[in-house]
Amino acid sequence: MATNITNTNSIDPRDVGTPDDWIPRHPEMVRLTGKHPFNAESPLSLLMDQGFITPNPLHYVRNHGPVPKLHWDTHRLIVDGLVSKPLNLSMNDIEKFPYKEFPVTLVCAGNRRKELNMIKQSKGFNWGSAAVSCAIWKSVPLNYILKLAGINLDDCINDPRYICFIGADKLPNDYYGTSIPLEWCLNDINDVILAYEMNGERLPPDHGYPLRVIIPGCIGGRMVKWLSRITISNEESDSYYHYHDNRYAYTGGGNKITRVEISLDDGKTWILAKLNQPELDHPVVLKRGINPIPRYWCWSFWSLTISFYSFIRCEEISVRAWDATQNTQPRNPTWNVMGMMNNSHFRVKINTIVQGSEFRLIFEHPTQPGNLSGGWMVKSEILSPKLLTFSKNSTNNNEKIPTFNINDVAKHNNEKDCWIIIDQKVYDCTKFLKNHPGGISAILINAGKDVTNEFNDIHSTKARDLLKNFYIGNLVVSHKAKM
Ligand code: HEM
Ligand SMILES: Nc1nc2c(c(=O)[nH]1)N[C@H]1C(S)=C(S)[C@@H](COP(=O)(O)O)O[C@H]1N2
Ligand SMILES: [Mo]
Repeated sequence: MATNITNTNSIDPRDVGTPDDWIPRHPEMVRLTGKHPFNAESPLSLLMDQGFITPNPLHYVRNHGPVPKLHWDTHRLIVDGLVSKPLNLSMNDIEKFPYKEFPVTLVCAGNRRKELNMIKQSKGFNWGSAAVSCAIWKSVPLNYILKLAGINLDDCINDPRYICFIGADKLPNDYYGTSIPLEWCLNDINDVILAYEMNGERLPPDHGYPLRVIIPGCIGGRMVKWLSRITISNEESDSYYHYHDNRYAYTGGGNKITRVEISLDDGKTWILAKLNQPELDHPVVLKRGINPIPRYWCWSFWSLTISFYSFIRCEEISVRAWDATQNTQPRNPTWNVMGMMNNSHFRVKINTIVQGSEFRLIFEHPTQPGNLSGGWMVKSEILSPKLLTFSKNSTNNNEKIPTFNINDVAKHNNEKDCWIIIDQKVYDCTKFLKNHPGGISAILINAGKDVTNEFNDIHSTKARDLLKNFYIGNLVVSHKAKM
């Protein structure tokens, strides 16, 4: 049974003073990039308790920057580029069109990145294993809009065509955008849609209000939120985020999960689990009728009864799934710079504790999301604050390193003059604000403050190297300083 999800009408104290201080958020969502921007996943057990459909406040969120404040009555969708009839549509126009409504599981390509980061720090922050959620989306089919704009399949035959989606969120490197081949959207069985309702409600601001793209079976990064423009082009999207953030394939692809297997002996033998696929008989799906070529857009659940005693000699449970094309998950993770697409066998360690004549079993996941401790992959050294191993050496020249107390630093707290403290060192990052990949506000809300924990939780070694350029002196503890 789904637990009651309450407490989502108020503004979380962590959002006060950020550009998102108007958005109600669930207090239990685990924040992965400090206070802002909002990148968050539900605690795994809370997510699983909800079952097939994830309530909106617990759906994972991936925001590259502040959420744009858009309004139903004034928002427009522009369709232009290589089209014979450019469009400029209001939300009321869009809502009057024929609609599709069905559940889709979204997953961020960075899901389970923390496991990769435990092998070696990648360029991304620590997603646990809950950057995956499932909601029912009500929407206009994208191919309906494309036909209105005068596009048909023949247009793509001689010439490759791409459809570029642009969001209304202005980020340090321009607007968020990405593209996919046009043919994919024209084919009705691929179910590419522009959604305006999520689980029977208008989209929440974090999920793209008032309009977003849903491309079932594809990584979340393609599903542009706050959609404001669609441009048809013979080139792929030129958005920074298309090239640098989310260029990866994904083999969700609508294939049915056919088997889930569990191993208790490090992959030597596998036991077949019972599959539960709520998508197959969900009322909303049944209402749609039978698709000539069935596509499966949602997660499947599994269960298996194992006697308590079989765990005692077992060190680890691993799980793998197979799909209808006989694809299965790789045994080991493949580390990559961006920390994307970790889909390796999920392995849970079992610790047996003997107390007199009784046994207790403790199950341990590989990691816990963000900077939460725990998980067998998480080595204690990684959780301890990473001290920056450089110093502006005063032995080479007799230059004295300037020192500041916390009150000195606190005065440099604005866009024109912005200092921060990391590991007892003071940095002037005013000049860097505009170029910061995490956005101006991420730094600005911390201007004049000690950001050691937030900085260390979020950043790669590349960011740490960059930081050196902004070093201006050391922090001293002054007795006069007000804490
Ligand atoms: C001069 C100081 C800073 C430098 C040089 C810096 C550099 C960077 C770099 C290079 C990235 C890209 C990812 C990576 O390589 O790790 C990044 C991302 C990010 N930074 Fe910073 N950063 C600074 C300060 C801060 C501060 C003070 C905060 C807030 C506590 C912050 C929040 C973020 C966030 C949230 C992202 C992730 C963006 C995303 O992927 O959505 N940064 N930063
Ligand atoms: N405009 C815009 N669209 C976006 C993003 C964004 O930051 N801006 N993030 C993308 C990424 S990487 C993912 S995984 C999904 C997440 O959707 P959700 O926040 O509704 O779960 O949105 C995608 N669409
Ligand atoms: Mo993503």
